[in-house]
Amino acid sequence: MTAVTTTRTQVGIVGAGPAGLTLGHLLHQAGIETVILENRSRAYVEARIRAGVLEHDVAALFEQAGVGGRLRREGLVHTGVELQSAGERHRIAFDELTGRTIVVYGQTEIVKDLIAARLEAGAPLHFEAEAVALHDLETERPRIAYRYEGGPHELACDVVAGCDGFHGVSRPSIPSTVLREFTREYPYGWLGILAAVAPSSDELVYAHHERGFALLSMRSPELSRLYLQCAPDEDLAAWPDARIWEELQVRLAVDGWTLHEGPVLEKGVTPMRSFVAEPMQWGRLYLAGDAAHIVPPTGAKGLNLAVRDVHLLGGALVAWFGRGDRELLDAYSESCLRRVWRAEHFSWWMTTMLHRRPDGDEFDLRLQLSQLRYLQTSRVAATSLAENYVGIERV
Ligand code: RFL
Ligand code: PHB
Repeated sequence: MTAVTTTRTQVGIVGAGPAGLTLGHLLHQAGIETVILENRSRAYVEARIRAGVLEHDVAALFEQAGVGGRLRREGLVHTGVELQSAGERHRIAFDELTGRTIVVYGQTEIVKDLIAARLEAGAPLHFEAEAVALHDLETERPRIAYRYEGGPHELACDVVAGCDGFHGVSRPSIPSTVLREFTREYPYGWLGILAAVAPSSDELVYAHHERGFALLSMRSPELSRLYLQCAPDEDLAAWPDARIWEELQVRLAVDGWTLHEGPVLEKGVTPMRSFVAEPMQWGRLYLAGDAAHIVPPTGAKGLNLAVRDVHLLGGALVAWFGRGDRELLDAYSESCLRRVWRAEHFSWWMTTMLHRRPDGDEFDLRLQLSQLRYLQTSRVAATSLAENYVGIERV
């Protein structure tokens, strides 16, 4: 039998997505020891294309944490978005309505920045290290069993941070008698492409169309990111690049505007779901990010929620390790869930307003168009969308 190698740390972090890496960074800065375990390779994690919109305060948080250099130089500050329906666009002016803006900067870039900062600091981050089980979570010395470099290992910690996404081992470690899960599946997904062409609009365009939703987004002045509503299990093979552009041209069309096409660098299908796990803490395990909640991407909230969870958790752990003050830590789940449910509602609402249900009828369509028109004509309605989109502070 192979002997198990045991290491000791203060906070064992499972997962090197935005949640795990940001938490590791914040705790390292506060002088708290952490070990991050990530089951994928560095190349895989750095290439995984996902979200692209940062709320005002989330971008500020990265700046304050000293990892905002490239974000400041390369991030695209947007002061509004366009909502399109019936072939016309209407602008929601975030700055004017809320005094805030958003930053378009790819999740891949944040992940690269955080990994670089971690490695430069010499703090432990193990790739291709798969957490297989969490033990003794109800005791003062929880343990993470993991596989690394061909052998069994164990990390003995004071606290475990479950930042291992929707499919990780952390959430299932909470007994089913304690854990409550709330889910909503949608009868559609998004087909997304990254294209080597300058974005055809300066701002994001969310388009309602009878054939289904479409979104124009971007990653840089040379890279466009575009999405089409599709079936949750859509077969990508049925979508050669020419067909994708053809459909985007139809759904995003407005008079006097041209959608520029370019080489497709990457494409994929993402199913959509809403999901919340309660509570987000059990014993000495604290869940953060996608491990605890999923939103459909229409509100651009997934990444922002993950970062806000760990910001709270980081502060709570600093108070506990530093002064023995448990108050913030004990309130962690409740504090997060207030923000999570607000984002769940906003994401569900945006999704429902902009997507066509395969079984939808003319009644649904009329309701959607009425709501979209209300957003164009009422400053109050537009402000509500804007404040949710840029990120609500007090929930
Ligand atoms: P992540 O990014 O999923 O990171 C979790 C990490 O944990 C690792 N892991 C393990 N490591 C060790 N041992 C184990 N047993 C492990 N099990 C898993 C994984 O390899 C991974 O590296 O979660 P995190 O950090 O909470 O961050 C959340 C965000 O990534 C997520 O909310 C958003 O990206 C959601 N999302 C999108 N959000 C948007 O706002 N806009 C988008 O366009 C958008 N596109 C997406 C998305 C999520 C997707 N997923 C999860 C399927 C597209 C996709 C495909
Ligand atoms: C993206 O740029 O990937 C993006 C932007 C806005 C969304 C979702 C995804 O709502």
